[in-house]
Amino acid sequence: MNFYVMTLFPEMIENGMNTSITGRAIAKGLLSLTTVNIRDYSVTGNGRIDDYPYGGGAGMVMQAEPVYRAYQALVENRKSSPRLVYLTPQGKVFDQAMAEELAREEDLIFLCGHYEGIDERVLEEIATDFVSIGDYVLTGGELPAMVMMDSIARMVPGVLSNQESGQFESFQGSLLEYPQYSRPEEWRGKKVPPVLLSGHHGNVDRWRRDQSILRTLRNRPELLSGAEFDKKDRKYLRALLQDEQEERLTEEEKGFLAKLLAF
Ligand code: 6GU
Repeated sequence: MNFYVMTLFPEMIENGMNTSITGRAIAKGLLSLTTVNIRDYSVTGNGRIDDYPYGGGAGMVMQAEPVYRAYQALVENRKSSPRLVYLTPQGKVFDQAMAEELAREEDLIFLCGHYEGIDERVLEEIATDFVSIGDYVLTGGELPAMVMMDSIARMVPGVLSNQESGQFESFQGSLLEYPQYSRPEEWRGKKVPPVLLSGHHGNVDRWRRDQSILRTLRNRPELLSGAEFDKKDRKYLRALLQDEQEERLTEEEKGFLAKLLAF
């Protein structure tokens, strides 16, 4: 997988991506990272790449031409143009399905904006995808680009070790992960749930499944409507609803459960 990033802050991207698991993957040659500093393609001679917005209003707009020239420098001498993702809060919201789809590409270009955005005309020319990472505002597209690259990179074969392998993580099967514990058995008076020390794999699996369901109900109830429940799951859901689990559910959580069990 080859990542290309067009940005005003290439060192931010390089420092982030050359760290930890993505850094190891780059060193191994499983990933490559090329950054292009849009400022190097300023057309005014003084390194400026922004100007006032037509129509007035606050802030500055990144000009079309420096962005276009940076893009041309990236794609010249190539047979086909890779997909180009423009990071913008106005984009489609990134999720695991989009990460999986993008991970099938050989090359991806990310375009990071700043200020009030980029002149629309160059976006019409070069962007194939408009992506946001969620409903909050950031100062630029660099962190979103790194979020996307991190989640895409971990699906590239060889990037994760067997230990780190992501086969059984959150969003597989649309339930959240169960809680994890390690040594010591008791930490500041808090004990590890006894079932995990029992050595009974069936009971451990059941407990973990129940905890996944409970967590999803508490933190992301809307995900439950996309989950599939078998007989034993439904038994746990009923026990929760009838307060047999001492989990003290809110009325709202119980309402969600009642609707789930009605199906
Ligand atoms: Cl992609 N960019 C910016 N500036 N803010 C964001 C975002 C992107 N996604 C969420 N907030």
